[in-house]
Amino acid sequence: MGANIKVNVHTPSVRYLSGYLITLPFFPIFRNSKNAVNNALVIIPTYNEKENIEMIVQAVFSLPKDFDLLIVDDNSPDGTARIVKDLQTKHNSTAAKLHLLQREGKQGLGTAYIAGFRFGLEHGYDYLLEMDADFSHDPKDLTLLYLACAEGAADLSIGSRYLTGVNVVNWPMSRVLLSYFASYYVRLITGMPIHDTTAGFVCYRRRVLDVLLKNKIRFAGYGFQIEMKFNTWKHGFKIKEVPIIFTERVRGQSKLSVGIFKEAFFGVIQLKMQSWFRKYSIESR
Ligand SMILES: Nc1nc2c(ncn2[C@@H]2O[C@H](COP(=O)(O)OP(=O)(O)OP(=O)(O)O)[C@@H](O)[C@H]2O)c(=O)[nH]1
Ligand SMILES: [Mg+2]
Repeated sequence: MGANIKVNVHTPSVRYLSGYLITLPFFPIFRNSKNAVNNALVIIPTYNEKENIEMIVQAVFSLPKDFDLLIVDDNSPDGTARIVKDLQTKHNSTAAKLHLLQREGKQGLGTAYIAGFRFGLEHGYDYLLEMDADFSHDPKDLTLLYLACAEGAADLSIGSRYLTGVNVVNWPMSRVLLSYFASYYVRLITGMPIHDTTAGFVCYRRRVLDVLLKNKIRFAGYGFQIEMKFNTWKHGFKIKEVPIIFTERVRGQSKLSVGIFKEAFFGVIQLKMQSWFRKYSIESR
């Protein structure tokens, strides 16, 4: 996979470097080494999101909390990556905070996130957040997810559609029922005490990913989201769900496929059975 990845990172400006130099003597550890400007990185995987990408980048950078942003693009034919590069060169203020990781072709959401997590760990971020590009997740909720980890005691916070009823806007009833019962099914099979098991709007503390990425993550779509939460829970990390409202995409095309559902349906049974033979130790942290 590594061979397919081209990393396009902007180095911190002199202003940020001088900020570090001034604060350095007062910190016991020089935490955000390499290129991290802020302590939290939002990872957005993209495939053909030209209608959304500029707006979502601006929305994240307009938040009161400063986040760095990594776009993981799978060589979108619609030129999504081109737009990101333009944003990097056009706006000096965003250049150091906006990263782009380009992969050769469509390789799925799971591996896009794993590549993003590896980038985030390598660059010293303490909090790594996942978000879709299509505004289904409200960027304002990033702060809630971040605070649940940074100021609450959570190791993983989850933006949950099903914590307080069903908080989904503009989905047909068939999709609401499918998603709700899929989450219920996963909870039943796995025993995970999580309402929204397939959620893709989450924040991890780096120590969780340090542990989880030591082993192979096998699933790609919804299965990936379930597997990550399952492993986090089995390792004994603290999980907190935060209620969010999920809105159906308005612009661009959905990439959902029947294969993604199938993988998740059979995958949870596999996950549960494999967990009987696997050791999840606190010492591994
Ligand atoms: N890098 C990368 N990104 C992807 C891939 N598939 C989907 N994405 C992105 O992942 C995010 C979620 O994809 P969506 O198509 O919105 O899937 P979804 O949210 O499950 O489906 P909808 O609710 O119908 O929109 C979006 O930002 C997509 O652009 C992929 O193979 N590679
Ligand atoms: Mg979507």
